[in-house]
Amino acid sequence: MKSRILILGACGQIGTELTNALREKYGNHKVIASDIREGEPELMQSGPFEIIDATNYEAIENIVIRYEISEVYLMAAMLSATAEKFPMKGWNLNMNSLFNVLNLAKEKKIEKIFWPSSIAVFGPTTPKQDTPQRTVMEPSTVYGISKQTGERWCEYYNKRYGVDVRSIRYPGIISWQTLPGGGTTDYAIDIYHKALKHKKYICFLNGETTLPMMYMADAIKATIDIMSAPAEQIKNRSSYNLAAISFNPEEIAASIRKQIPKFTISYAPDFRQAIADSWPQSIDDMDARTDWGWQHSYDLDAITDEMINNLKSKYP
Ligand code: AKB
Repeated sequence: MKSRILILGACGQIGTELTNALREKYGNHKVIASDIREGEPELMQSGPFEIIDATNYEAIENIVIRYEISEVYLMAAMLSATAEKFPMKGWNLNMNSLFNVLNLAKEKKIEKIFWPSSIAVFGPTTPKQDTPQRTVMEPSTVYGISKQTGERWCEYYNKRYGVDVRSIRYPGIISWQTLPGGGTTDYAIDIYHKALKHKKYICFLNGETTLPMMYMADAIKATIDIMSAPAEQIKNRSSYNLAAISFNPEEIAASIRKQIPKFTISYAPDFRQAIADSWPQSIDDMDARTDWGWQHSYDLDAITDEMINNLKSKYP
């Protein structure tokens, strides 16, 4: 690759691992990591790092010009649970950052954009099982409304201005390297930390709350695959459904008990229960599989193996 990549929100849960994967693929100096605050020293030292507020157009434009950026991955966002507490902040961050990169592409200052959408674009009136690519979408959260609106704008900028923007609807992403912040699916990470540390977990969702989930390695692969695919294969310019597995808290607890037999789970659902109840339980991602060859690798027990093996040294 001749020119360089900019990652906005590089210090977050997905941004951190995406930065590492892209640096491994293209070379450290080709990938400029940025965030509104400093992150892990390793990420800041393994290649160029800049402090950027993704809502500041001029700040992004300066870096784009200075480093000759051609691709931007916009990973900065306020997730579902936090955005319910700070609706206007969530809306402003999620929308203004997207317009900034879409407008940079419209003005031909960058060539390609990755922007993550989410299963949160769906709402209580959406079919819950095997949710189709195109279906009823009446999101009931600030985050979901911002992602659905963002999808419409991505398609509009592609059709109207020829902007090469690519997007996937992430399910809950499970990882051990960087903690998530402010999501409804975060329990599926916290549970592993608490299982290793205390052998018990109090879950903020009830035991039967089934949600679509995915291991980080699969999510990173999907992100890099969709960005590497020839433009004509990306037939959907709003956002692709993307699926791996679905499980509920009882099932993840049972998977953990195969390795930590004494582990117990109890339930104290809070405001996040209503958010989870408004989302699909499983996703039909046939379009992503057909158009650009998406395939996942990790099932629930494989994720549990990875999580426990990588986290156990933290909790001796
Ligand atoms: C959240 O829980 O808000 C996110 C998501 C599903 O987009 N992980």
